[in-house]
Amino acid sequence: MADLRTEICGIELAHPVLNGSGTFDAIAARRAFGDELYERFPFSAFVSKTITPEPRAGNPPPRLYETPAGMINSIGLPNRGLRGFLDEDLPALAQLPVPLWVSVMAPSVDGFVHLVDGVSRRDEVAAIELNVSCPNVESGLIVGEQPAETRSLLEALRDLTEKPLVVKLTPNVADPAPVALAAEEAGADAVSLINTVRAHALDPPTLEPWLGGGSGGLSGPAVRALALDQVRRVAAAVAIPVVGMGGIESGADALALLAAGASAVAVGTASFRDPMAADRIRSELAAELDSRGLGAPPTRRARTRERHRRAGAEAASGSSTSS
Ligand code: RRO
Repeated sequence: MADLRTEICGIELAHPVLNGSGTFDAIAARRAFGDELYERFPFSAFVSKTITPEPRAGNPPPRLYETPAGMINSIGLPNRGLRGFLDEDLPALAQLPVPLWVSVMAPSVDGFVHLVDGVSRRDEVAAIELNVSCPNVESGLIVGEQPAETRSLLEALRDLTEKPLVVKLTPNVADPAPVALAAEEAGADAVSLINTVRAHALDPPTLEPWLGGGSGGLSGPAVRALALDQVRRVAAAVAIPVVGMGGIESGADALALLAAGASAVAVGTASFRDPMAADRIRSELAAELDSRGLGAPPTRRARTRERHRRAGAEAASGSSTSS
């Protein structure tokens, strides 16, 4: 059987399948499934729902809209705020049998500083994911759409913590690679992508916006090919690990993102239909690797070595097409 163990930012993982932030409520799932959930926890690390400095109620309903091969959400970041998270959610999440990543988002650099400072003091937290898809009210820009904004944010946060900082990239740009590169140069330990793709839905009878929050973000199989392209571009541009996600529904989908350069993958929308989808996807991934005679998921370093070996062999035999 293929060995799925891996490591990302120094965090050992039993396998490379995580959850996408905000797509699995581990506290509610524990209430529903009891200890059985811990015995067969579907993810190798758990990424929390994004928290903000202050509590938020989230957007008015409806918050979800089903599309062909996808889903639009406009949840609007309901959360207890930093204080409520640390006092009420963190003790429960710390009992999970896997490392905990906490996702944070703020409308200003100062807000991010407050969050990273508060979260990084807690030993229960293995890594911090910076959700940079939010409007920056200071400059009027979306932080993660601008390499310079992303760089400034990382520069302000880097020295606050020794915990790994993972930057969650937005797909709503022509090319996410320059943003990923800016994050890497300013000290990010990893990047994760894609967040949801900006989308809209109308209520057919009235032609008014369906979602209570106005517009939303598209996820699911509808975005899989877009995610594959963006993960490939980012993995080619940076040396830090990439966590790839976007419409994964099977082991073959996970393998495709790993082959495109991701070091780990995350399951999101598929967990809405089946909370144990990631467990199935992990075992299908192992079977995919076995059927290809691969003992472990392809790694970027191994692929680069293989490319160099082939280029060397071609050059030696005079068969290189570039000569
Ligand atoms: O809460 C949300 O509406 C939300 C967030 Br924070 C996010 O990062 N991505 C998304 O699709 N929805």
